[in-house]
Amino acid sequence: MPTTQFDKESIKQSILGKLQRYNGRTLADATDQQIYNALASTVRDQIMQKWVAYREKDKHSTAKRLYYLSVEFLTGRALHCNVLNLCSEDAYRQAMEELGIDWRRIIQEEPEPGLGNGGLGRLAACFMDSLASLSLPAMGCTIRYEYGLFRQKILGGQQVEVPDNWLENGNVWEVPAMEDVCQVNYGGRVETEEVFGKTRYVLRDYYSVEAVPYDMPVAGYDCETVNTLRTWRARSVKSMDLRSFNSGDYSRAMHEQELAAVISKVLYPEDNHYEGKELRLKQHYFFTSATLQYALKDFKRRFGRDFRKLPDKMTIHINDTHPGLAIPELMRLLMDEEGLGWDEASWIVQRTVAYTNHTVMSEALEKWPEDMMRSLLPRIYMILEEINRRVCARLADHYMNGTDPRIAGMAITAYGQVHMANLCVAMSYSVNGVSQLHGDILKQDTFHDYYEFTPKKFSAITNGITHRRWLMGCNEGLRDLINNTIGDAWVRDPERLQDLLPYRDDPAFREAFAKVKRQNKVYFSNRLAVHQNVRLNPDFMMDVQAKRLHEYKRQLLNALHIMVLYNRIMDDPHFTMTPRAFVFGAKASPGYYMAKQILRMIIAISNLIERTPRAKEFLQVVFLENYCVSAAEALIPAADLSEQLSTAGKEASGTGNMKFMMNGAVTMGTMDGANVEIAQQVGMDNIYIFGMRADTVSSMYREGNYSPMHIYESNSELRKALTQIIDGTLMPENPAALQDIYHNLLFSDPYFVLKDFGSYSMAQRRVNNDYQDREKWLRMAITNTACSGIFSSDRTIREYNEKIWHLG
Ligand code: 26Q
Repeated sequence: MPTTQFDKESIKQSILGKLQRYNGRTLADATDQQIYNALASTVRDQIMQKWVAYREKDKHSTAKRLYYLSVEFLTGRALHCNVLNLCSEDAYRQAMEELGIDWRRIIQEEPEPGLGNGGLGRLAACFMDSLASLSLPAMGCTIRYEYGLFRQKILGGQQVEVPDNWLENGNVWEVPAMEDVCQVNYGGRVETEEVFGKTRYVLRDYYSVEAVPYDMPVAGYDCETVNTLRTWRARSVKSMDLRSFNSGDYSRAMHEQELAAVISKVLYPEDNHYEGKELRLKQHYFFTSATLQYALKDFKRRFGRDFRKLPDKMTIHINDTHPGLAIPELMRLLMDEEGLGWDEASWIVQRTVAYTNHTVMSEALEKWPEDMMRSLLPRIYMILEEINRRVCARLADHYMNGTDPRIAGMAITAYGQVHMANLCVAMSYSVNGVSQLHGDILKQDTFHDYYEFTPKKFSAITNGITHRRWLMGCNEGLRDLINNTIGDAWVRDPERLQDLLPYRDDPAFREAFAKVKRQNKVYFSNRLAVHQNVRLNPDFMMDVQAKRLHEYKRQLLNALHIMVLYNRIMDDPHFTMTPRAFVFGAKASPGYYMAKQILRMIIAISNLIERTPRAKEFLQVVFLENYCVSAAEALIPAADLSEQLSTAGKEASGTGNMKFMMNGAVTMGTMDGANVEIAQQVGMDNIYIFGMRADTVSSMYREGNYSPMHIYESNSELRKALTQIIDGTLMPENPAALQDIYHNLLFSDPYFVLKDFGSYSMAQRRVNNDYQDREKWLRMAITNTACSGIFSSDRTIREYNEKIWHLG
């Protein structure tokens, strides 16, 4: 096997050589994109060398493997993190420097794969990085969307969605694995056949789609492991129906091609919201079936046909219910393709599949119409019905009553719908929540009856983020400062960040920390100037809320508070406050009307302040266009305050909260999701907690007598801010444009924005004062970084492995 060196000189030669061979250019004539390609494919060569060696070893391994199935992997750009994980950053940087090229600029040429909406997809990407870095054998599996999440433009004060054609210029990181192409079948009808006295089920008159895998290497940090992220692309089985093509029926042949390819065409842009679209169901089955066919093929290659061994040799982890069809599909493959009986197949499945839940919002729970399931996947539907029959029989037995009302709530098919979460809970060996609070809510509420039935299945493992991307990669200044202060042991063992704690008493360290924050603000504000032609004042405190736009995340609470500040400034000529820049980053689902209204309101507030000289002295509101992984990497290191405002009980965990904390921002948050654990880590003196607790919220829902109007009447500041939504202050050219927000808050307010406003506003007063006390604030910021190590996804993955997977 040829081995190549990747020292500085070889890297330079490789880049120049590639430019010559592939582009016929010298460095001086090459475009940034060509230089990016030459650089990235040099890094790829280095990874490939490791990948080959790792795969050779892996081929003969009998270790247990993880298949992590997720409909989203929000990986972000790969180049920088790959170089980091190869421990080659210095070599590449110096090589680029000696070639006279700005490394930071070239890195930004890489198109970002936007193969996810938000938290769930980004978590899957952090997990892949940690799995490889801990040398655990795992394959991530998903769909190779031709179009990822839309790019967001702001035009006329509103969101406009632009298609994200991320593959336009090719993707250097992927390689097709044609040997694993397989077929996925839809439609048709099931026939039974008697073979040697056994009943066999055969699908007839179905149509097939071909699944083509593309593999991306995931290199672990400073180790031999290179795992795989496999993305499946759909194409027509007949790569082009030659007969109809030759007979002149060109358009029919093309049509077939398009029909199949549409399955992997585009990522659905809904986050935490379910819509029963048939194409979406097709997508879910497509990558789940393809993945399981491959997993079984690999199992047989390694262990033959002793399928009882399967639970010891692989775990199928399903990231929320979206890949839940793995359950009936594995049953189908084991019974119809491998000839096992129901009991054996179901014994295996119930020991192989593990499930993580990511939301308790009822509108996000996945349910499919039975009719749709029956006609699209008739054999899968049959299996679901049989699973349901057996589950209900067992429950009736347990409750000693076949009509116990709990059974309908726990059934897999009921009231004409297939209830995916019930399927996953009933048939997985593990059900876990993503923070301690979320785990409790699953047990006490969402899956209460299942919890009583099988309590041992349930666990809670708090989410994490990879500190390699979210500190070492995105915040060079802080990384170097930490290394120079406590050494670099925290890189392998992030909880060693605790060693920073004593330095919060060291004035020199505090000043160095402040200097890094200031540089990050300047860097971010330069980026804004280039991308959006907006001037952000780096002397202002940076107050950031960046996450998907959702009513439950309560961007409205933040917006109303800014209006209140605006009024204090305008109504009192002597008023003064700590100058603050409020930065929002948020995409709204294209069909989510309320979210789009809220986005308009934020931009309207920004414009109002821009045209009011006195307000501008203290306030700035910036809407950061197209919030995505790369934007987050520039934004988060610059933040002073992190806004985590969800109605308690609604945000399963949150992971942005962890990224801000790690980069030295202080949290303003409710006792929700992982905020609770952040508070535990830093202590109440180093976080701003406000608002109702989850138990109060749920009793308010139960009692159903909440009256936002009462709060409106009793709080004059709030009343004025609300009135300004519709009186032409915000929208002079169209005062009625935002009236639905006004009405919703006043007459319904399902997420208790008005209820929590007073408490929020008080907490913000404390922030305003504390920020003035530079020493106090810096101590808080440092404490946050120092206590963030536990939120590394390395810790999360170790816990998954100890409690659920038992890999290796
Ligand atoms: C399901 C079926 C049909 C259509 C859409 C969906 C769907 C798609 C995406 C349902 C949910 C999602 C995304 C959920 C999500 O991102 N949840 C977040 O997961 C994070 C990681 O665990 C948590 O930190 C967040 O609290 C949670 O909101």
